[in-house]
Amino acid sequence: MQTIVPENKYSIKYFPDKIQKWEKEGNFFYFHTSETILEVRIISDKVIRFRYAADGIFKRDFSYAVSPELKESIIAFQITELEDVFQISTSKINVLVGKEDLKITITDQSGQVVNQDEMGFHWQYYLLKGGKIVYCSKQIQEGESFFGVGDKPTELNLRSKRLENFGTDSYGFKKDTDPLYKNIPFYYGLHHGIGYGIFFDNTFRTLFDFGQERPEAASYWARGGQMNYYFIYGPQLLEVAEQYTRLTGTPELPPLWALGYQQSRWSYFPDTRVKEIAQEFRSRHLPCDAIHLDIDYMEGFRCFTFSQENFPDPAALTTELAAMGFKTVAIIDPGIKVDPDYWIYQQGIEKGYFCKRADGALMEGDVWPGKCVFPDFTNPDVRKWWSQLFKKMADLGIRGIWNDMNEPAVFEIGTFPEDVRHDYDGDNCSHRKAHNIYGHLMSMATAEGVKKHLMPHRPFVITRSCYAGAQRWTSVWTGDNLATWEHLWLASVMVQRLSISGISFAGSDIGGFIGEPDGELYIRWLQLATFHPFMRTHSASNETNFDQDPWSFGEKIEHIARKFLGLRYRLLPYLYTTFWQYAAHGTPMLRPLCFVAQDDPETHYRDDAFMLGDHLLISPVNQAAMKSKDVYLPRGEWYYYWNDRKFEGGETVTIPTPLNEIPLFVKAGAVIPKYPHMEYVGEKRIIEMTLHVYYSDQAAHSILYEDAGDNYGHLEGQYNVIRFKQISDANQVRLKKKYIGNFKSDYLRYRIIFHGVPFEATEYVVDGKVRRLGARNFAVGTVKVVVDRVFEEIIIR
Ligand code: MIG
Repeated sequence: MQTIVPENKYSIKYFPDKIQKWEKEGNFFYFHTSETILEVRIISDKVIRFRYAADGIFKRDFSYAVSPELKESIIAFQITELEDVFQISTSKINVLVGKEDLKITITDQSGQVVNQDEMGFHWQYYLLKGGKIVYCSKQIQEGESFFGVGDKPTELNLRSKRLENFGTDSYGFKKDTDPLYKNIPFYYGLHHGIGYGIFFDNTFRTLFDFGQERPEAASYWARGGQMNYYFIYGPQLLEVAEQYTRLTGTPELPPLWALGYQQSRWSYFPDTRVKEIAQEFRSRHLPCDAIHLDIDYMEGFRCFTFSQENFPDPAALTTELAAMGFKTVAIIDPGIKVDPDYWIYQQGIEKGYFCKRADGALMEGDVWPGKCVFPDFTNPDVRKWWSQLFKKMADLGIRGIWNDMNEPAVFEIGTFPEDVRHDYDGDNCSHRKAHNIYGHLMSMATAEGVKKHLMPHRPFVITRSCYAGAQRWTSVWTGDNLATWEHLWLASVMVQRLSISGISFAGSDIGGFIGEPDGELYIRWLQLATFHPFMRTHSASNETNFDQDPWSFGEKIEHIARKFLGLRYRLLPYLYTTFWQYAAHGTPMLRPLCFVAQDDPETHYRDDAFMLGDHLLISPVNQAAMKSKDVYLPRGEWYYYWNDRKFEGGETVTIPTPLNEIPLFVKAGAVIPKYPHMEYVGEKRIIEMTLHVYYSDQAAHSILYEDAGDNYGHLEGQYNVIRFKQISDANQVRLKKKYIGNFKSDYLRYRIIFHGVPFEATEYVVDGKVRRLGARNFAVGTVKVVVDRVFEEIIIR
């Protein structure tokens, strides 16, 4: 073992020495040095795992992140011994393992370096804590950009930054506050047009440095555990995102209502106030699907109870809300009040389900209820117990659960002390190892219970803290932000970043949680959030009496809010289709520009615009009194949503930004499906679906996914995947439609609106039958027709 000269006794770094032998077992290769073993696992021709046993003993191979469904695909690979390296090749990449130093180089088929160890794997003994600090460092390639790592409130491109994962209750966080709530140890690199990802699956406190410490090195390390990382080759970043999401698990489709608008406040109470809010939405015709109950619904903040005084009859409340088309979502925190008369406390004590300190005392700490104890969600029995508690909530008509404070947060001391013990699914450990998966497993247990007890309805769960892979069961929000313009920009970047970090079902507190937005800030934020998968207004306006409802800022703002909430609901088929792409293939719903145009270096440092799904590009207004905004459009043709003006991409365009518009572009060739106006999901039977077809002379594909929007019929074939293809030229627009699936949708016909038609159309042909167009369609521009839903081809000419 080679030793670097120590600076002090804690900083001795150890490196593997030369390879003495190697062996292969199925998809696994083992390279032995005098003490260290490297395990290389070939998962697919693009995904390889590297795991190191520093002193020759592998720890349990276990992960709370990796999808239980992960399987090696059967692939061809081979190993060749070269002069200095062993080379393992798949059909897409080569992994070179250095004979002298165990360093890894990954090249693509053309021999171009994709990723290369700098110092590679090395470690340090953690004398004060036990175990090792495990490191890996990679060479930064020329012009390399970095992305990912979850919810960090900083620029999208992470080059020159250092970031840390240690879930923290970050009330009023600022730009560059780190760490925040979520722990997603996954990043992307992009250089020479090649994208790849590295997922460091380690639940201890992890750090990532993208050239801040040493400009030439991108490194990551953990204060314990093992060096265990997955390398994912693209070369497209979007493909890396898809593979990462499949590796850590794709989500199930949410109930459609959860993609509607949701309203919250800390807190609406008593129950009469909740009903008033609901009525207010309906009487003002502001679309909304859900109301959230924050902590004040409980009896003394005891989880799974309802305040006798303020919420005497929760079942009646949820029933009344349901009659108005509202779903009720309730918050549940991990802190269980120490109260010998409280059944949850009693059960947990009796069964030994609460976390204990190293010396055997219960882990006690203050949160909202006063002195609390905390379930050990890393124990599978505790998760089972916890999940069945949601039967009561489901029986009371609660349709979604909101998990908060699960970093875990403890007043005065921040979080649990390090000595707290955890089960970790049968491999006991201290809080150092379990901290970053505490909220993750709480939300997992919650989701299991909500799903089971809401059957046949689909569950909705949202959490503040989690680890990689939580997208399998939960949505997230970005936590306690501020009512400032900078935070509007942060919300936009953070939701993009979460989306490329596997968690697309994300949103921010619209208008800001802390502080009082003015109407302008509020409406700009609502406009942005119209294009975020999770859309909820929430604010901490308990003490100030400051209302943050869409009508709280006067008529003008309310009017614009109505327009955008309406747009949100009309776009639901598009959003739901985008969610389906995410669920089926792992494709992020929000895509930063460089994830759709990585060959264009102009996009690498831009984070003020993003795409939602395949065809919409949004650039939020993030300053007060902004009269116009410069928007960089990736190459290709774009339509301005509000007036159909056409733009050529590959350059910056200047867009006027009146208060009632957000810069929104549609990719030429797109078919955007829309519902008719509605105030909540299920309000009325939809008998007509509108398709907006944006002319392009380049062939273009679009998808529409549909199912019942709830329940599980879609798993038995009750869904449709409808594929549209537009093939048009200067004289005609041709739209073809094909579908698979067995869902009988309600609507009978399509209203098809063709935008940007470059000729004077006089007739249309539906499946071979020629018809005259109405005279009002004869102008260049927009053509509208109504056709039966079974059409296969329509031509406008
Ligand atoms: O210490 O439940 O982020 O959304 O309203 C504050 C009260 C606790 C923090 C959450 C916020 C929620 C608030 N919670």
